[in-house]
Amino acid sequence: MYKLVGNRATRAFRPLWLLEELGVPYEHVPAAPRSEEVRAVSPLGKVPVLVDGDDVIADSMAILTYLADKHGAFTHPAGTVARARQDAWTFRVLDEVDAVLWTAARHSFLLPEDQRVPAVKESLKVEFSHNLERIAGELTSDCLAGDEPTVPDIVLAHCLGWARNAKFPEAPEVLVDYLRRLRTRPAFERAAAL
Ligand SMILES: N[C@@H](CCC(=O)N[C@@H](CS)C(=O)NCC(=O)O)C(=O)O
Repeated sequence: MYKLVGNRATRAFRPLWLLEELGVPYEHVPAAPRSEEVRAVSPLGKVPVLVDGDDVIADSMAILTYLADKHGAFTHPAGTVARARQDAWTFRVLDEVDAVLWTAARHSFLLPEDQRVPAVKESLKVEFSHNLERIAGELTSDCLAGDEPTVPDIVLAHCLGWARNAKFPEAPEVLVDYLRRLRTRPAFERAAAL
């Protein structure tokens, strides 16, 4: 049985949601980043971490891709153009949304106080809004890579919730509707209640 380490208030929410979508059995260890429980499986101390038998996989994207490919769900098949387009969305969401939020978090509470540059947050908020406007303008179907959700939708939906918690500007209406649709999925609701 899979073991997913990391509490749902972190990027661990992403694989938790996918595991719920897949309907496969798993154990959840809701450990905090850098905790002993995390370091016991991954010296990096970052979450999420997936333990599959004797194998340990770190990084939410590696875990999502592994699970989606292995179970043939939430992804287009590897080696297809549809998959390449899906992957382009994944990397774009990481570059343009996740990285912006992560930099803001680092300068808010993660870096040692003397290394924080609080003023950078205003610039990041502007960049975030600009990037979301462009993404919203390119959303031509219900989800990023077609009408059914795939890996990049898990990442973008997670980031949109993260942005709200971090008091970033509200997303364009198109993405608010997109997030509302994804949040009504029973698997999302189960993961959110963990
Ligand atoms: N790219 C990694 C980032 C993992 C990451 O930085 N996770 C945060 C929690 S969301 C963490 O564990 N931070 C602790 C640290 O940076 O030491 C992923 O997507 O899993």
